[in-house]
Amino acid sequence: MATIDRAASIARVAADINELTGPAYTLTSDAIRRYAYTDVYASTLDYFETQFTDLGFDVSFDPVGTLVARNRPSGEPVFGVGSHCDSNRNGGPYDGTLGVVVALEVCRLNAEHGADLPLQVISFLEEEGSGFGQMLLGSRIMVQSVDEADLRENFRSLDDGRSFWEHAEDAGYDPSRWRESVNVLDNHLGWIETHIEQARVLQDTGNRLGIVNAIAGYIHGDITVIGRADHAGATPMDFRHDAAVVAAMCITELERVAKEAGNRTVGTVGELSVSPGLINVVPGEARLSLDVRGPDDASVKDVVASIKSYAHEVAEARGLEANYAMRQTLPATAMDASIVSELETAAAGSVEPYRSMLSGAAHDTMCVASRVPSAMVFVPCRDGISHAPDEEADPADGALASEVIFEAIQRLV
Ligand code: HGY
Ligand code: MN
Ligand code: MN
Repeated sequence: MATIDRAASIARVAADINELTGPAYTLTSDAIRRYAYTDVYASTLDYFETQFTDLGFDVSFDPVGTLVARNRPSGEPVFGVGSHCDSNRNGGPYDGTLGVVVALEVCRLNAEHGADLPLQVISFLEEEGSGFGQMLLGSRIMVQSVDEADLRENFRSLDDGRSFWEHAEDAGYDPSRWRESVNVLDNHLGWIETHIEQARVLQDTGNRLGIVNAIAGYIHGDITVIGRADHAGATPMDFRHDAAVVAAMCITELERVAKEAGNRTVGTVGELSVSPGLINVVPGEARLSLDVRGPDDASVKDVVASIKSYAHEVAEARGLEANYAMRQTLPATAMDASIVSELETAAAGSVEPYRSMLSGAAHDTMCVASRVPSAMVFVPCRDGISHAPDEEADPADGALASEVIFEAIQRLV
């Protein structure tokens, strides 16, 4: 274990995070809000580009804007580290960004200790889906698990409805070369992503690091309920086709079936809208999003199938219609045993408390793992708060993660 100046590492990690919470890096001051093709996201990428260039890394961008920084000529084998630096629309300072900062700190330690490890850092575009409603979009593009029609037509900006393609071109990228992105993952010896846990297992068990052994899979979808807009005062209750009532029934049913499924399956309706959305109009239409996740793919699929048929049945019984459309899905993903083992050895060597664990949250590593042996390191976040502006983590845990990853990579290359 190299003798690492932990105080210096902590100070650098803290300085990076503090800088990136500044007004130049977020659209609003009430939360960290930055996502693909916004100027504040571009400023965030500029910040990292400068840091990596100062370390002698070559910085480039894939055809849609994922940042890539490497200290080896292209074609040579590298070990990958990174995460994402876009944020949830109600984001905090650590989700994603801490992972890129930890990757940067690994590169600093590599330089400071003259280890000359072959490294490539990736900061994935649009992990949160805050720009186009499509989570893990940059890494799904990289592993080619989207269609060109998605990028040209189907994936549209939540702000202005224009296509992903148009926005990528307006930002100066060349989406027509999107398939070339797959080469970013060529010749990888492995990949490690650091992330805040976004739950409270590490905090409640007094551990400073989590070595992730698997990532829960997920299904994202939408249910649209079509009823009839009527006068809220003149329409008797028995004459109504109230879309909001069916939506409400679906929300409570999702909770019931997710609990019943067990296997750590979870279900959330995070987006809910009714139209026309007026106090004196019976809702003619309702839309609810479905986010169903868990480590057991069969349970996740069963919950979605069950809520889909429930929505259809209760709508039909009331003379309404309910349609389900899937947005996207990724299977539960196991981490690479040998990288997990090296991380556990390095964590043990740090003499700091750590544990192995499941990730309930989704991460770009789910995509990378389809091409490269991968693993993740978690650090605690206060009370598990995340996707919220009061998200908090300790830069010292981030620095510890970079130390452990730096040690593990030395044994993996
Ligand atoms: O929602 C997720 O799992 C990730 O934080 N985008
Ligand atoms: Mn994240
Ligand atoms: Mn997130």
